[in-house]
Amino acid sequence: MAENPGQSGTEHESPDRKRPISGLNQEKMPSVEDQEKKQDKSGEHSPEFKAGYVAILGRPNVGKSTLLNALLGQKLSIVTPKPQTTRHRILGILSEDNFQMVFFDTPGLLDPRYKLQEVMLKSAERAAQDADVVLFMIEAVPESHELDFQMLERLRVEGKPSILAINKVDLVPKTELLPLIDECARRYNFAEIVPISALKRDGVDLLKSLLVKHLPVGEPFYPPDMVTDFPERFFVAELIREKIFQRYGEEIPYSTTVVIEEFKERPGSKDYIRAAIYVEKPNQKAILIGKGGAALKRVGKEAREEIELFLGRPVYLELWVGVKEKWRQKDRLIREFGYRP
Ligand SMILES: Nc1nc2c(ncn2[C@@H]2O[C@H](COP(=O)(O)OP(=O)(O)OP(=O)(O)O)[C@@H](O)[C@H]2O)c(=O)[nH]1
Ligand SMILES: [Mg+2]
Repeated sequence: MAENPGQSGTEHESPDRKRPISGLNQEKMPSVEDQEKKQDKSGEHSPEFKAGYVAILGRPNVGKSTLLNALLGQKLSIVTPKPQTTRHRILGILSEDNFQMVFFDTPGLLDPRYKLQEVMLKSAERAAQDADVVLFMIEAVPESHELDFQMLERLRVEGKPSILAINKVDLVPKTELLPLIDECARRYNFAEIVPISALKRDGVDLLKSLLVKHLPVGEPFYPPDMVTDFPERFFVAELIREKIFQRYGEEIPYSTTVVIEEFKERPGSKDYIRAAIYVEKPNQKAILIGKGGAALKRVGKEAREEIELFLGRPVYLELWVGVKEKWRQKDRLIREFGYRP
């Protein structure tokens, strides 16, 4: 595998940092004792306390990740204007006094054309199967929603309460909404239909209260201050991928994956993070790096700023680019890069 001039980047990783992430910009992660205390407290819930899993599902680009972030009140899932941004089932936890909702943000539903997309679809299907409540999303556009409904029907979730969020209502005149709501109500047995703008947070509180209404009664699954059970390094890789999706056109973003090779806390100094960006072809590597390394440098700067915001502490980020031919077609590499059905 090729590397950038002057950079090593092959040594292997420091122990995985699997601390639960408990909110953005916190100075300090809660200690294990703090977490245990909170868990003890969670034993004192009222008999009406509700807890359950909500899968956010829909075609690519409808705004699922934007909605997850709006519901959580912080950026957990990456968002870009390009379809197929999300590739994993991402867990986000929302805890309030009387409920805990565990969301799965999922990859957009589509007909897979290569192995990575098959894995992405399976991971969305699994989220649907594991969910207590299905939150299906479409866009409030005047075009036909036939494909959305085909995808929904394929998920086979008829037995579960399904809530339809019609997103991006900020883009259409109100008069177009009523006929769309009518059509959706005729087409599928939704428990609720809610027009929202995830971007502007319109209707998000109403949607939240309707989700709570359909959540089963039960004990919380996680301590109340926990936002996800994914490790920090996962989100670091995602933020780098987000910048690549935002910065490059054509097939570059889709051919790219990011691997965190080293993530080291250094007492008295910034955290050291080394990440590999893999593409499928040498010419993609050249584009990614740019003239004199300028393009990669820009990605590095933008990603570092976002990572620092996310972690709430300064980091030193080193990026290098490698080529793994046709990795999106190869089961072994897909698994090695952390994609799971
Ligand atoms: N105008 C408008 N744009 C929105 C709204 N919600 C999301 N978007 C935009 O739609 C684009 C896609 O948003 P995402 O949240 O990444 O969509 P997604 O469904 O997670 O997409 P995939 O991960 O690719 O399946 C981004 O450019 C968002 O800013 C909304 O309510 N109004
Ligand atoms: Mg997404």
